[in-house]
Amino acid sequence: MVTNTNSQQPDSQVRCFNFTSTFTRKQSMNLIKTLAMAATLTAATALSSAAFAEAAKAHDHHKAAAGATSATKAMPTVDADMTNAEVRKVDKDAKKITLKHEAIKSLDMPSMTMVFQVKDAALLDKAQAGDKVKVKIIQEGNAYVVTEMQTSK
Ligand SMILES: [Cu+2]
Repeated sequence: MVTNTNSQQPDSQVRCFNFTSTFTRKQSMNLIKTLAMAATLTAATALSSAAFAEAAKAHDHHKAAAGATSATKAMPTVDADMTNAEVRKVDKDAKKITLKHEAIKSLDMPSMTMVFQVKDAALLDKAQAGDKVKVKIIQEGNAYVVTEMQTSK
């Protein structure tokens, strides 16, 4: 009897210890999982805020571009192919015009000042340096050609 009790005592202690140990391990596993999850969330949050910052930047840029477009659209006659430009120099003999133009989406060209050929010298009849114009520009091989020009007021 005594032997039996004695033998049971350590056994239940062991079992109890095992249980505690298992429980503790489970708890620490949960803790690790929680920590890992928190780390993942933090990383995700950091990533998404970085992405958000990028998106915000892109959006700002887009907004600026859209603003320029809507300014164009506020003008009376609107042609999507027309680009706002300012005449810098007219060379009728060479059939060339220097324009400071806004970005030309269809040609994937940013705003700049450059020399264009004109399709017809008559386009230059009314153009003078300093004029604000709307131009239609097409690409012909390596050359950019002004095919239409309107004075914009
Ligand atoms: Cu250009």
